[in-house]
Amino acid sequence: MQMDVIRIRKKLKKKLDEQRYEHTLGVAFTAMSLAMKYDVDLHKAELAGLLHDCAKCMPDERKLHKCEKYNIPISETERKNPSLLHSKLGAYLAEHKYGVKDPEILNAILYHTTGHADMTMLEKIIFVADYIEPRRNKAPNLSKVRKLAFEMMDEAVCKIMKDTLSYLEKKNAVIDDETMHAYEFYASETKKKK
Ligand code: DGI
Ligand code: FE
Ligand code: FE
Repeated sequence: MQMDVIRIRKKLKKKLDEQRYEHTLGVAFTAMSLAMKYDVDLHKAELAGLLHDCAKCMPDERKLHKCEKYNIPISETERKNPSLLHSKLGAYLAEHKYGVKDPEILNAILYHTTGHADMTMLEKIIFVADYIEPRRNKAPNLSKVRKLAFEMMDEAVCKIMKDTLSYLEKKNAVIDDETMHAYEFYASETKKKK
């Protein structure tokens, strides 16, 4: 059975470090605000926001080990960068350890790091809330992106993907195919609208 929000928070407080827990609450509240604006179920936004990083605070070795244990396929990119696995593993734990059965919520967790082409509104909300929540302060253009998120969702998604890709390219990081496809999709989608 699905755990209620209070129990989920209690469990997350144990599983996450203090900063990550605060970030998680920020994402849940930001996701609910965006859900009000875009007519999405508030409860789904809250659950997806709370659980999106539930697998984040463990060493990479443990992420790999758990994925193997639960038969979660690991791509070549994920093997090189196991931190990416926290979204896949997070979706699995949300289902099997927190009792969330709703596939819309599970997909929002699954795609929160890379995004993907043609996302549902709930998926976009979690992807964006993760980046703009009040405790985040590292990304460039944050005040602009925060406003944009409440005005033009696809433009905000595209801007976040673009800035993330340039940050990753600067770092010479391995880029997941899903990240690249998602950006190409939203770049052409937002161009069409202009
Ligand atoms: O878990 P959070 O820190 O809250 O946020 P997140 O799940 O979006 O992960 C953020 C990091 O993931 C950020 O530094 C960008 C990185 N990322 C996103 N797509 C890719 C990626 N890293 C690599 N190496 N490759 C990707 O395709
Ligand atoms: Fe994350
Ligand atoms: Fe996050």
